Amino acid sequence: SISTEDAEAVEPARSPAATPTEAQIAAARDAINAKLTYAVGKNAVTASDRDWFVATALAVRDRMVDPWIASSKATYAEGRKRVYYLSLEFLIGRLLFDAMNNLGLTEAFRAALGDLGVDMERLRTVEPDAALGNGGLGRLAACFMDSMASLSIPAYGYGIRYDHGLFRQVVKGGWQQEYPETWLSFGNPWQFERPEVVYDIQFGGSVEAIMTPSGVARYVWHAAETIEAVPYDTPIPGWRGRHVNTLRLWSARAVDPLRLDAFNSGDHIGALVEQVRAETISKILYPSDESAAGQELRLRQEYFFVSASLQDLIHRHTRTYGDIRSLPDKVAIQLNDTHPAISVAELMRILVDLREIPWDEAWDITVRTLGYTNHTLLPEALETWPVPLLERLLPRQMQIIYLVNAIHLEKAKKLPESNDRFLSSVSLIDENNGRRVRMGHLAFIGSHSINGVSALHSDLVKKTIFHDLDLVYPGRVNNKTNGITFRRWLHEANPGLTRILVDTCGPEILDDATVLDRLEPRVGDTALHDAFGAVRRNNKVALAKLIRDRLDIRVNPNALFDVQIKRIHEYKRQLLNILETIALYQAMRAQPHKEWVPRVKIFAGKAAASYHQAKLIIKLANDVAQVVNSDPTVRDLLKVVFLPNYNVSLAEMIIPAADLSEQISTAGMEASGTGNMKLALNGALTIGTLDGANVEIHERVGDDNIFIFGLTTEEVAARRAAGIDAGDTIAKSRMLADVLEAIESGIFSPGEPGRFAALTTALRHHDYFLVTADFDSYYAAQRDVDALWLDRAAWWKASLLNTARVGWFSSDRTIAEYAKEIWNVPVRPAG
Ligand code: B1H
Repeated sequence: SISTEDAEAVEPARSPAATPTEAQIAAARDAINAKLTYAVGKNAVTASDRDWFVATALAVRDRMVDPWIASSKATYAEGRKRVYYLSLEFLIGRLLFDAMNNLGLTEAFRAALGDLGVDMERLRTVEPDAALGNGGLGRLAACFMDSMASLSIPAYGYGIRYDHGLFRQVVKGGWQQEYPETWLSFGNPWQFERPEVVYDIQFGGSVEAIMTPSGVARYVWHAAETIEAVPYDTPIPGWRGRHVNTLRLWSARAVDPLRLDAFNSGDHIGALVEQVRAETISKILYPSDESAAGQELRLRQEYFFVSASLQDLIHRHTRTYGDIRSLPDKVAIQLNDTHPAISVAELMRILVDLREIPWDEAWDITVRTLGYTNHTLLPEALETWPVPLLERLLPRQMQIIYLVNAIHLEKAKKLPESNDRFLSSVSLIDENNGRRVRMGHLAFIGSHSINGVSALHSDLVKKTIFHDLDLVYPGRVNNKTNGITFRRWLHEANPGLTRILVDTCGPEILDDATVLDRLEPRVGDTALHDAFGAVRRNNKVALAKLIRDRLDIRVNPNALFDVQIKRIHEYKRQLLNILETIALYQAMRAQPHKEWVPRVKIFAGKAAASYHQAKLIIKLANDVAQVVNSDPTVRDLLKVVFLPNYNVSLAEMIIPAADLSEQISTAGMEASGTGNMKLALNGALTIGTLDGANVEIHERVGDDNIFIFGLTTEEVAARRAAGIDAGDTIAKSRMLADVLEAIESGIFSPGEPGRFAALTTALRHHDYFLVTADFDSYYAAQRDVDALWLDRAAWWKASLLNTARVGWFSSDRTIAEYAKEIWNVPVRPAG
């Protein structure tokens, strides 16, 4: 029964690292004190939690600087190849505990702060959550930064230092509202501004062709506009702190902050216009997950960070090696989706126009240096830019794209498959929608490696969007299944579980995720079940407290915590989960005295501001919550919770407390998913479709330890081909029909039965995401979940086996594969 009262009683678990010595604690204390006094300018009496946080962060940062400089020196001295990860998103979240854990400082600093009368856990929540990304793609980049440093790969992450990251979500009356996120408003103790490193970034203007005596034309770009890119560096320490890399984020700045002529003539606002125009570029992250933004500002952002990054890395390369021709031997550039795809044209421009390298040689250098990762097949996410826009903003790059295309089409014409359809499909220019440049095609043609992010996805990449290009350039498409950093998603987020794993598998577990399989022989051990259960319960109590504090909803920590946490998208099918929730609610009301498994349905996620269906799904989840949570018939049996403002820190609270992980996208649509890995690692059982990396999780955890349901990718295609009107499907399922009628009757929207018509009409008549087709099989799988839950020993065995068998999903494994098969760089594991 309910016992939320012990919610207060939970102690945060200690980090599993070794106990610090008195000398280490004293050194930490002195360092924090010195920072508080001389960097923050406060004393212990007047210091706020934020002041203590800044002092602590600066003291931790100091510990990274020597190994950071040493890493860079060693890379130079040994002439090692560098990796550059170009990404418009780095969803890094909070860094304090990440840094302390990797440097082995957590317990020394906890004790030092304790001596100073400060609870370190309180400082955790003071740090802003750096949300410089939308979702999985941005978080993957952050996990990769951690793994590259941990494997001692000399690497830079390049991106944009947005003043405002992803919007803050507020739910009011059940509707999502967006507010600006201001992560920098109290400063950022992690960054080093590098005002001495500045690059000019140019836009617009015209191109002049100059005939040289040798008869080869040279092209000179006379740009109309120049802005400056200034870098801010964040050191990224790897596990055990031996290697430290750099995340270099660019900020845009006007060349002349003020137009003095305008100012002097009295136009004080007009004098600032150029500054505003320039600085707009790094003002805000586009919040359009999985759909191309399509605006000019977005293209300016893309070119801005590509141009700055290429100038910077070529400068570093030529300063070290002199000759630009050795670039592919010393540099690997990975393009995180098509967002930096203009790199292909820009690198060619630098090589051909500025370095005067012959075209064919320049092309060889470009292709050998670049690699491209595709993250989605969704048509709305595949970037294309109108030719006239590119001609206006980047005229020389557009010329280069035309030339690349001409040579490429000549090659394509020689293939036996070649015909008009084939050529128009492989062309860089899409002629069917008013002449647009296909950025995925550009990235493909300009890279030696094109990878998808799960086995299924990479297979579909080859069979669908890049089928024809793969025929022209065979052997380039490969798979690199995503991974997650266990440092953040296990060791930091779930110290209690980590402690158990250290005790059962040995301390090597902290260095080598594959050692998790040592749990395997112990899966029947009931003492271990109890230990697992106790940790999970503590985590659930902590989450229950958070839910009570934020939403004033009381949930039972003994209930099954069923979580779906991710961006809100029709293809991710939060709607399917809500429909099942309603069906379960109706069944419970019909038979309140049956032996039901108590459940808490937990949802969290943001919708793009202009994505109306997604926002309506959030409203429905909240309206269903309202009705269910206030119905005394199902009290103790069912609660529905929508936690606002999902971000990295909230994920760190929810994931260790989850019993069931919802991974229920329409098969063929989720490229990989990475939340699925985080939840399984923490012992949640997955209910999911055969989509993305679920397929590989299924293969590893085994049939008995996962709940697979629904249509397969092939069946989805067949179903859609047969038509997506759901009339017949609904007619065959009494339960589904009842659920839809309940929504349409206004039970969840009293006085406004039509509120969800846009959702129910789509379900009935054009159910592209096949929610209705998968409903019955999903409902049945959920009842299998209930049955297993009632057999406690069987449940904990399955839970343990999930943790034991997902070591392969460590991003260390993923990065080791990129290193060997794409970048050709050696790795050195941290342990
Ligand atoms: C993923 C995106 C994405 N795929 C466009 N594509 C964006 C596309 O702002 N935009 O324009 C932003 C993001 N994000 C995700 O990548 C996939 O959906 C996940 O399945 C995958 O796990 C993740 C990392 O590979």
